[in-house]
Amino acid sequence: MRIERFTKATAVATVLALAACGGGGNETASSGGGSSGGSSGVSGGGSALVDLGLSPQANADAGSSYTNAAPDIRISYYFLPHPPAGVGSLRDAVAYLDADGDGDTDVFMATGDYLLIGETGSFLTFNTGADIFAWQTATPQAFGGALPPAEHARKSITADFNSDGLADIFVFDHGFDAPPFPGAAPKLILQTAPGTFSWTRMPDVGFHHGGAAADIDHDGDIDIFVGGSDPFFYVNDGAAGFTKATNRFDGSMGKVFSAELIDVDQDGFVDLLLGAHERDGDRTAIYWGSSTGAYSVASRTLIPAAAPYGAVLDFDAEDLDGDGDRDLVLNRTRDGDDGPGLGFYMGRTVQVLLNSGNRQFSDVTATHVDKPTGEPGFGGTDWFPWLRVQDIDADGDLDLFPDNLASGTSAEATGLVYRNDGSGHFTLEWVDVGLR
Ligand SMILES: [Ca+2]
Ligand SMILES: [Ca+2]
Ligand SMILES: [Ca+2]
Ligand SMILES: [Ca+2]
Repeated sequence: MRIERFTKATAVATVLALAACGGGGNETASSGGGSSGGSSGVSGGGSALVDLGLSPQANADAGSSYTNAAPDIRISYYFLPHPPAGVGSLRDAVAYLDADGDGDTDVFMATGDYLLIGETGSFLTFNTGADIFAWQTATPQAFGGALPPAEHARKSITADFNSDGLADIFVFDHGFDAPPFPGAAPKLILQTAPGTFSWTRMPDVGFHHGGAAADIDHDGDIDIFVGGSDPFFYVNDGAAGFTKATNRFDGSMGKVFSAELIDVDQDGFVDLLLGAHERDGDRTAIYWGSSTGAYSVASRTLIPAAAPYGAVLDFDAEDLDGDGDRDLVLNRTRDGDDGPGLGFYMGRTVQVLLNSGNRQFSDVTATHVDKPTGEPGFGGTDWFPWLRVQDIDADGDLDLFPDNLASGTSAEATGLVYRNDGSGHFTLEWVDVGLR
């Protein structure tokens, strides 16, 4: 199978601001990009929020699922070795981790099938050392003899949830993807010793489409945001015992299909980036972390809508233009049906916003990002589950590229790279790497 190898992104330096913004500021909208001025689609009110009186952290992103989602390899999901039977066909919920303690990057995939009633097995593929991946017959034993189940897994994340130094996995599974959307349970998969895992279903069933993990309450363990029709936090007790909490964010957030936890403004408090379907009135926004340890609509920055690509699939926040602050990249697809070939979850765009300070961002997509007119197959239906922001050409700046090296069903995603010129201008290049 084909693999690309490169160095991990270097995180921008963390700068601590002495004065923590504890919320209460007016909502600010970033400029440009044709933000729709319609109703917010969110309702007021919400549960009483905690005020934990936190101090800023030197590195609020330490151990977060976002930090762990920049592996040193890029692979084809579809060419991964997997068990001969029993696993599903879905390939969105990928996780990268050292799953056997040998220091290289292994790949976990939670699966399921589209419109499946029931569950399939997930799989774990081991890097044998030279970036050659192999299914190992011992893998079911790695999971105690039973592969972690999935109905329609949408996102897997890695973090050390039980604070033992080994990477664990959490799977967001939204279940059957049609009315009445009965939902599914998230799966917690703990690496109890190198190469040995134990998994459990979490008790809260729902349409869990996305989420992220970071230490939101500064007590040294990694907490989880669970996005869906009814989002909530799992607050960690330090040993991967989780308590469902709804008092850590404002109830006006509405539904959430995509989420990341990143300290975007580098003030020592991790921020919550949320998106769903803009066509339905869902606002794409950054909810600013603060000393309270809670997130509120009263302290958020809106990200301009990007119709017709109103379904936000993925967020990244890295320094794209080399000025030391974190800029934004959003991976999007269509959030409604605009006709034949232009349907729901068809096509894609990459939205880029540069940080202009004071929690404001300028949408430079129109001027800084190549239009994909020269891309073979453009106008087709592909969308990227995940976009990565790393220096793929080793020239010192951060480039944009789909995580998957090939879609398996189309050549569109194959070898696609938005190459940075160092100033945050991206040139689209399509490299035929021969995967079909
Ligand atoms: Ca915590
Ligand atoms: Ca922050
Ligand atoms: Ca920047
Ligand atoms: Ca580069």
